[in-house]
Amino acid sequence: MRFTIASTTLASTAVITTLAGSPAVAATPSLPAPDIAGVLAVQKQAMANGAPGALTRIDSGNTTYRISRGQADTVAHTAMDADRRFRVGSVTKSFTTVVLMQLVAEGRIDLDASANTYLPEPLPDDRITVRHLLSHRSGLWDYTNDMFYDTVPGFESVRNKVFGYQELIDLSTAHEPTNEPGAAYSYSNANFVVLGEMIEHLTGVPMAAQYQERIFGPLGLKHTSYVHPRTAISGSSARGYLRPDDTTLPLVDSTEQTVSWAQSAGAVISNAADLNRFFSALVTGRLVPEAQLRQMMTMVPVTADGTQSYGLGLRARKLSCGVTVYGHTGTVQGFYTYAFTTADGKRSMTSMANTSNNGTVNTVLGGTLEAAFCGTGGAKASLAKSTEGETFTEDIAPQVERPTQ
Ligand code: REX
Repeated sequence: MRFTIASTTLASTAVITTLAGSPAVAATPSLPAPDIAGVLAVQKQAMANGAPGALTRIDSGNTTYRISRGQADTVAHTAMDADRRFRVGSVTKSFTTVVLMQLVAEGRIDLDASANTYLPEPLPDDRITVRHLLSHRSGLWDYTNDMFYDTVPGFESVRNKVFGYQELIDLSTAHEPTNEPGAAYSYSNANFVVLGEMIEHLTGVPMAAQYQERIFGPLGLKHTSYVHPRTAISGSSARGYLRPDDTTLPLVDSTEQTVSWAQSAGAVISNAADLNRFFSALVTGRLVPEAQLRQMMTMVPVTADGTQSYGLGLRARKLSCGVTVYGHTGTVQGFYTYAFTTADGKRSMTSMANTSNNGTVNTVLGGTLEAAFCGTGGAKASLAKSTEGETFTEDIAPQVERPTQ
């Protein structure tokens, strides 16, 4: 039985559900209540900047907030809702890391061994360790920088392609490395493609089965799947709309694609409820043992102000109210995702906007973190910042500025 307060207008929906019989106590007493109006304001701003729609789900103790706005499908004019499935992009990296860390816990992989120990074809530098791959410190060039230099032609050229891991690794190693192994953080999809190859080579079990048996099944993530190289998203889902570099052109429906260019670095499909459950389960030790979790959550700052950091397949963000949240972001053509949880896993939030190649929308959407975890003050501060033109899009293939025609 659920107690539901629903407020729906044509433009937006906010539904708050509390488990009946349980007092609606704040899960993490030190956190302010989520600012639902703030989330709606952020979503509105994302739409004003070009997103067809947006969704946010917050799970806080026994209360669930489902907040959405705009359209899931701009042709059928279907309204967005917070249960829809979408492509999570690099949030996949956290799933891949869980599989890898379970193998570490089983004594089958040593984090500090040369990655070449476990690979069918060696990387050019024996000094690259498994840990370097997981923390984006290998120096392996991110081949998506070339692949998606021209956003729409790049996308169309790979949309139906099926790559082998080695083909993608070869695209990376054709370039000089960005740094000596271990010397610097340099985000690269190549790292997590190598890890996919490593897991499959070592175990003889495909990634789809690894994710299913080690994560989706045990956690009951019924809306999460890895269907690579199939192109369809089944069930209730949002369509994704890619913005061309020439922003005077219409958005391109990019929903169907193999995502083979990313596979173990970015091809998982999920929804907000499942991502919230996944990250909450992860930080509370339900997926990997304590020792491996500690490794994943040992963060090194990746921005000068120290508010953003990377562990092993996991990001952390320090928010304006001092709270640090753990999770990952994702960008795949047509979808921007933020999925984060508190250190105790008691409050989790996932947001998605169904567009991409639009740094402003991505930065604005990040404001839902402030609203969800820092309450009213946070959302206001972040909206003001992101609309002053201060956009920081972490780790994405460069968004090319082109003269408007
Ligand atoms: C590829 C380009 C983006 C997308 C990418 N995605 O590397 C990975 C990911 C899987 O999710 N990374 C993000 C395209 C950064 C993360 O870790 O949060 N951009 C787009 C272009 C630019 O084509 N020319 O915006 O859809």
